Amino acid sequence: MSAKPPSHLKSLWKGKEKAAESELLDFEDLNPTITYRTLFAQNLGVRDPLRVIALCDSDAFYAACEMVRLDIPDKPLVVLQWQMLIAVNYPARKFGITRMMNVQEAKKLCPELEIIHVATYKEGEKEPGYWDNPDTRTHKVSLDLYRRESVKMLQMYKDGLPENAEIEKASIDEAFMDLTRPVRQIILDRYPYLAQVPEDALLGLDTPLPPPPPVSWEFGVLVPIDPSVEEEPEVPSTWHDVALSIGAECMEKVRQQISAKLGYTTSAGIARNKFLAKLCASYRKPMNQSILRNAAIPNYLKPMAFQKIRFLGGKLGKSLAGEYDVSTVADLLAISLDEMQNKFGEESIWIYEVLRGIDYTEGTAMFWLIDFRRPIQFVVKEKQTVNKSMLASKNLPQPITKVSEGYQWLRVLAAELALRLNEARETTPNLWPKTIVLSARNVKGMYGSLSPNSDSLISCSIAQDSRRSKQAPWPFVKEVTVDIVAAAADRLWKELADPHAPMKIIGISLGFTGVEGVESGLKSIDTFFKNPLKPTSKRALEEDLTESESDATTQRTIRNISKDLARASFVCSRCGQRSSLPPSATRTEEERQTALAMIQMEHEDFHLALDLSKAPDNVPPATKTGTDPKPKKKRRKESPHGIAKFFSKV
Ligand code: TTP
Ligand code: CA
Ligand code: CA
Repeated sequence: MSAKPPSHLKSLWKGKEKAAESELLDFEDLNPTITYRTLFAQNLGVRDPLRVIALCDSDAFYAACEMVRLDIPDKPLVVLQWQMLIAVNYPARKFGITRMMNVQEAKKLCPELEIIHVATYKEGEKEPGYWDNPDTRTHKVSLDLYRRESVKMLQMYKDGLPENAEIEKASIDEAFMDLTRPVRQIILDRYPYLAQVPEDALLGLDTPLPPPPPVSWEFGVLVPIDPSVEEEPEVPSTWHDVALSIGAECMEKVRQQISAKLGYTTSAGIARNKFLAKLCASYRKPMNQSILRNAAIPNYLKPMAFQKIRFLGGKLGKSLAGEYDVSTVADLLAISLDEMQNKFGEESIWIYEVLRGIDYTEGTAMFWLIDFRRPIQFVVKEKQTVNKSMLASKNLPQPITKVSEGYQWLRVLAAELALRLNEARETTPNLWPKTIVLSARNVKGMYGSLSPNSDSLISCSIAQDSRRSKQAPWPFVKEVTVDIVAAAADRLWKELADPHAPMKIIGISLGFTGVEGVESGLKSIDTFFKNPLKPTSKRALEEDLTESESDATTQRTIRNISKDLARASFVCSRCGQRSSLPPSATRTEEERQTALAMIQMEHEDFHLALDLSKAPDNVPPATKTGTDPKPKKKRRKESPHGIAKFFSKV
């Protein structure tokens, strides 16, 4: 009697057999019937059979930004962060240079290599710069240039694509475009005979569309339907192919505009959904766009090592590989939905679907955004709106062990934060953060170590790690200067850092939260407080009143305003200046009190900033601290379950 096969072999055998069985059933929705009803439907959303999505990604992005900044023509160039390469342009790739190589290795491969270290913030500088020999102990990496260029690109997508295209930023150098609506419009314009259901159509609106005209594929590279044969099999074109080709035309145009105006080359993928658009964007990089027709999906996906699919690359992928002894997408097709959901939870339906080229995600699914530097969460986010927080953080190679050692980093972080907010205000002038937050990570008894390629911490004892935060309301200030941000940060630092307790701070971050355009009820920050640092005179208040008011009304109003003035003002104990709120009939008492507290804080910050600029070592003199938020109750950390556990931080 033969021995039982080991369990992994058994599942392999089971898997392969099932794969063959189910082959015909998979990918069954690739050629859905398109009727007049579907063509005329206004909003079919993610299940629209004519859906066209593009993902556009910049080629060697950071390297390209540096080439444009320095006006360097096409020669081998790499961008360095400390000792590691983080971006390699395509001419340098020809020499075999890759990301994650160290700079010495790269130089050996190409002695004439142009090497640019990313800009860094240096203490005392308001703006990041390109310094000789930046040092992780004294400098902080700045990605501001790349962020700025990224914003410009996004704007060009918006300007260059038809108005009803939906554009969604997916990372610093890529964006998704939902071209479904404009493409449908173009189809109706180009093929006006589709605008009417033919009179003899038996099924009325439910009549399938007539066969499409031959499709021209001049814009882009086609992923082949069967890569094993040289000549394309005869597969009739579909209206979805027409839609894809029109999408490709739109993308070609906007990519050319970006290249001509900004100097960045890009690569795009065009397909029926986000997953496939992203996947095929790198099919022929650089400077190409690839089109994945529905008919080409099965042969494109099946031989793919499934762990190459981004969100299946990590712990989940390993677990799948271990469980079923499988390596390609085709192998995984054997696993039934029931089985997958039993093992990995209800939500794993999206893995099941994605393996079959189905992806109904509308907003930014988090798995696209898995960022090598951030904790991974398993959430499908709704469409991104305004970025509500801004954060500048630094992992410290040399821990802060004394309160006084913190100030240099606070200034560096303040410089970055001030710059970020001011840049954001260029496009949204009334942007105002509600809160400023300082957070520090303390490690007892050991040092953290830095990841060689990024600013991220790769080893520290989590058990001994503690994070403390302090926050305060952010005052209404028109000009957000480094000094003001640093002064607020210093104040929080003094609340947070305990000079009597052992201190080994290995990470520090300063952020704005609740960053929003001030709109409701407030026209602009400028008009809300005319000049919060200057007292508002009674005369000025009188001048605010309209001339048409009768004398009696005027008198009464002035009396009320004077009362308000007394209630809504404060006198600074340091300079004796009275600061007040301007009159406003609409503001409630509570709003007044909050607003006054803001002015007061801002005034104190103003003094702090002055003190700071005078103090020789940048250590602010002791002053009263601002609000002291109540200590938050400790929340028990829930351990993730189901599929989420594969996406949580170790
Ligand atoms: P990518 O789009 O992944 O790469 P790339 O634009 O450099 O090259 P490709 O042409 O292959 O798309 O990343 C965009 C930028 O993000 C990249 O230029 C540098 C930065 N980055 C890092 O800093 N570290 C990393 O590990 C990765 C992957 C990217
Ligand atoms: Ca890129
Ligand atoms: Ca990218």
